[in-house]
This record gives sequence, structure tokens and C-alpha cells, in this order.
Amino acid sequence: DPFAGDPPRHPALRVNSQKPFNAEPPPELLTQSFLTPNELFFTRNHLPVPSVEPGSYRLLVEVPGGRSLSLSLAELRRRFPKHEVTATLQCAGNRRSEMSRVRPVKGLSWDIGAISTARWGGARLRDVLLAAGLGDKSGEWHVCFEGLDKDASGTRYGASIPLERAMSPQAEVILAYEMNGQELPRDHGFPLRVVVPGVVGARSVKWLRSVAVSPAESPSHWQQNDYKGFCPSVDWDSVDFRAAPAIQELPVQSAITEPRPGAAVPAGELTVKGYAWSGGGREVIRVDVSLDGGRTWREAELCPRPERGRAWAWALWELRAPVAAGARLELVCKAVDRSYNGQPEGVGGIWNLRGVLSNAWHRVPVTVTR
Ligand code: MTE
Ligand code: MO
Repeated sequence: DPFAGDPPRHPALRVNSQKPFNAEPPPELLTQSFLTPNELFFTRNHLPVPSVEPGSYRLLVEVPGGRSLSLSLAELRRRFPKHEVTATLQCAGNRRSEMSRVRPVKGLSWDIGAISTARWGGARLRDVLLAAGLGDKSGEWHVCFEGLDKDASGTRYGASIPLERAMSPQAEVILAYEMNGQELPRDHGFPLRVVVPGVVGARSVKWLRSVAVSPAESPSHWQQNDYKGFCPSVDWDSVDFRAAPAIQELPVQSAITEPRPGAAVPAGELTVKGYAWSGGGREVIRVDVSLDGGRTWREAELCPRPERGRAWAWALWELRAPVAAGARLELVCKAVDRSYNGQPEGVGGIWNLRGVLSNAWHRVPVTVTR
């Protein structure tokens, strides 16, 4: 069993697949704290968790025209200043289960919990590439990442980001060895992972084996033939993965974490809670909530955030409203980001065969007890 060496996991996680391990925290735990506790952070593994001996671990760095580096963990910590960034990671498949209700899609049936937030600490990718002798580059370049995790045929997980993002000091891309002040847990990439703030989780490669600057995107399956969006009419016979760009920055997203669909809530004051987030550091400026299926709206209160500025992290929000005994409500939420991007009203127009980018208005029917 290639998964026999996987680590133990928290029993509260909702497991979507055991081998490889894929699990999300229950919604009500997700918004209990701004930073997700490490043991509750959603886990998205495509392959078995590699066992890494930290003493003999080396990161390979390859830069055309530069020198190849092989860095130990001690060197990474010693040679590069530690940079910390609070960032939300979201899987492209978050909320896929809502898409499959419209028409079946291929992929893990995530509810609304394939998203979590942590404070990450590590070396800036930019500093490491400069140390490897990266000079000025014109034209199209990418930074390709490879994980230590591999399948039975020896194929490793891989992904890439444009070099421009990697080198931008504002983009804060790091090679993280810390998560919420602790060393990275095994499920989240021990001993070293990439964290690309504002970008789909798939590019934040865990158990990082190598970093290479290349004129082409990562050749990996997950860069080339997965994590792309298509027109709702495209099916598995007509899909041409070369025709669509790889997902990088994600669109604006929000969801209601409390109450849960189908809940019976007491009459009086109802508290609705949730999260909102957008890709590319676009701050969420507003969350609108409806209690009547989208006919009328009110504005939720955004919980104060620890940091302002570039919004790599989600906004948690809350709305209190009086509700009358016996009512049937359809709670709805939708967020607006700094660029005034909004979420689509329904799933129909954004449905795609892989069930990615599922960010329609989130609807939660509840009844009010007498
Ligand atoms: N890196 C490696 N090496 N292997 C993987 O399977 N999964 C990716 C990414 N990095 C993956 C990986 C995907 S699709 C996501 S959404 C995030 O890791 C999830 O990170 P997490 O498990 O820490 O939440
Ligand atoms: Mo993902």
C-alpha cells in the first residue's frame, strides 16, 4: 500500500477520498477563527505523502544562464530572510458538489470547505532565484515546481507560475517552511512548499523537490490537462485542453458556513456567518446577503482583519437579522471585490466538465421553528 506511510489526521475532517487523502473541515469550524488551525486546514493530495528526512533534504534550483543550487533546509533559513504572509489557499474544485447537482462532473465532491487560511513563513522565491544568478529575462518565462510525491510510474506532481509573479516583490511568493508558526505538517508539504498568494491552490506545490526557470509552463498533467475552465457545452469528447489557459488567479468567491442547508433555526435573531475571498489580492469590499432567495438584500458586516492592504486572505463576515416563526427562508450570499467583480447568480452558465471555478451565489434553505 503506497499510502501506508501517510500521517494521522484530525477526526473532525470530512473525508472525500482516503487514498489519496482529501478532506475538508466542517463549515462551522472553518469560520471559527481567521487562521485555520493546521490540523483542520483542508488537504488536497493527488498522491501518497512522501516521507522526507529533513537532515538530508535538498531543494534543487535551476536557472538558465545561472548556476544550479542545491539547498539544505538550514541554508534556506540562514541565507534568506524569513518573509511571512497571511494567505488563503483555495482548491479550484471548491464547491464542486453544487456543480454536479446541475449535471455530473469529474472530480472530488468538495462542499464549501476546500479553502483555508494560514500565516506562512519562508524564503522569498525571488531571493532564491536571484541567488541562483537569474538575470534579466525578456519574453515568456515560467517557474516550474516539482514535488517529491510520485505515482507508481514515477510521475511527480508539478505546476508552474509565470516568472513575472515569482519575481514581483509585491506578489509575495514564498518557499514556506512554517505554517501558523509551526513547521509545515506532513499533509501540507513538509519540509518545504510553495505558497503563491491569490492563485489557485494547485500551483502551491508541496514537498518541493525542484524549482526551474523555463521558457515553457510545467509539462505536468496538472498544468496542461487539468485545472482549466471551459464553456458549459464542452464535453469529454470535444474538450481540447490546449485551447484554454491554466487557471492562475481565482475569481471572487463567498459561502455561508452557518446555518447549514436544511437547518431548523429558532425564531428571533438569526446569525448568518460565512467567508469571502478573491484571487490576485483583490480585497473583498462587500458581502451582500439575502434571506428571500435574492429578492431583497442587506450588507453583511465584515469582521475586522488583522492586516489591510493586499488582501491575500479571506474576509469572514456575519449578518444578524430578525426571523419570524414558521418562515421558510432561502439565505443567499454574494461578494464583491476591489475591482467590482461579482459572483454569477446561478451554476448553469459556469458549469464545466471538470467542475472547477464553482462560485455562483451560495444558497442555503432553512426553516424557522415555532
Ligand atoms: N503539491 C504536491 N506536491 N502534490 C499535490 O497533490 N496538490 C495541490 C497543491 N500542491 C498538491 C500540491 C492542490 S490541487 C491544492 S488545492 C493544494 O496543494 C492544497 O494544499 P493543502 O493540501 O495544503 O490544502
Ligand atoms: Mo486543488
